[in-house]
Amino acid sequence: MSDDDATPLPRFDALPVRPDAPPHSAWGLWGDADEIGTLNLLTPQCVTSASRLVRKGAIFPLNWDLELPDPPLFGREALQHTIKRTHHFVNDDVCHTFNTQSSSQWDGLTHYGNMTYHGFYNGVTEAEVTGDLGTRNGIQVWARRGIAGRGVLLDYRRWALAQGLTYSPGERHEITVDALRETARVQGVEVRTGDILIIRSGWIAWYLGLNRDERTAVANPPHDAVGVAQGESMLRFLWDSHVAAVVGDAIAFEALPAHPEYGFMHETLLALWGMPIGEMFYLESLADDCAADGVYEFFFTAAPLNKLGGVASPSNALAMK
Ligand code: UVW
Repeated sequence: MSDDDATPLPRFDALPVRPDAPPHSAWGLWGDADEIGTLNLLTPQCVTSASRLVRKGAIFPLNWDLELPDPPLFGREALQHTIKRTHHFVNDDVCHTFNTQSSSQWDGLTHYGNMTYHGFYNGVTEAEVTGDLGTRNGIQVWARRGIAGRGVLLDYRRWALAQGLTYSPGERHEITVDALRETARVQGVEVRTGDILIIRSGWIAWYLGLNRDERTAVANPPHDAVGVAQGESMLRFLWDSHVAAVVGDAIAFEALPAHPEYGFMHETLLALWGMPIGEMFYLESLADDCAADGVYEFFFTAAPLNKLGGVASPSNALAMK
């Protein structure tokens, strides 16, 4: 991985930025009123240089079907949609239930606070998350900015299988820092400041091979799954890579259940750093193309829903090569 020594960004060991803020937090790094966290790293220079990665005009939409997984996990609502005929040959959509986290999703900054330090990103309190005008850290702030930059795919699943390392994505399996570094080395790609770091675990490919009864069983707890390993070395790696966002095809990005000692990293990534977490992104076509042409970097864009006070959003993401 490249480390840009010229960057003024603090290293993991230099966190917190504000002495009165929780340990390992970035609160205050982009100002006390900031609501976009590590998306601040998507500078105009990042976006323009990433746009030059579009070389062959291939577009890979990263939204999975809104109806999958079916049934949804974590007790979330399935999308209930009807077509409302308003006039002869004129229709509208009506969504009766729509949980933004039932399929491919961005976890926004009010999805998880930090339970130990009792705060959402930048010290926002539960009372400030109203969903009304003035609400803090809602998804609309990301929506009005947009997400665009260099995407990098680390195809851990393909790397692991090539090593003879077999695992079921439906069981707890930790993706370690060393394995990610080795995947990047084998792929010939480096992770840079401001990247959208995308990790393919094989969860969606595995899920698509399940029958109806098996999918129903997956929807019921416990939700064991592949994901990145919890713990300080992963946190150090993610922060010191200075990525703008992390994305995976697994159900929680991190391994489930959370590590009994290190806990759930959502509480650090979202609440202490303001780092967007993408989950259940559909990576299969992109991964096949990357394996075929050996190019694991691309222009990445996403347009979260412009929903005042939204907690999360469908991914609405594209990778372009
Ligand atoms: C969990 O909270 C376990 O996952 P998600 O980020 O989808 O809510």
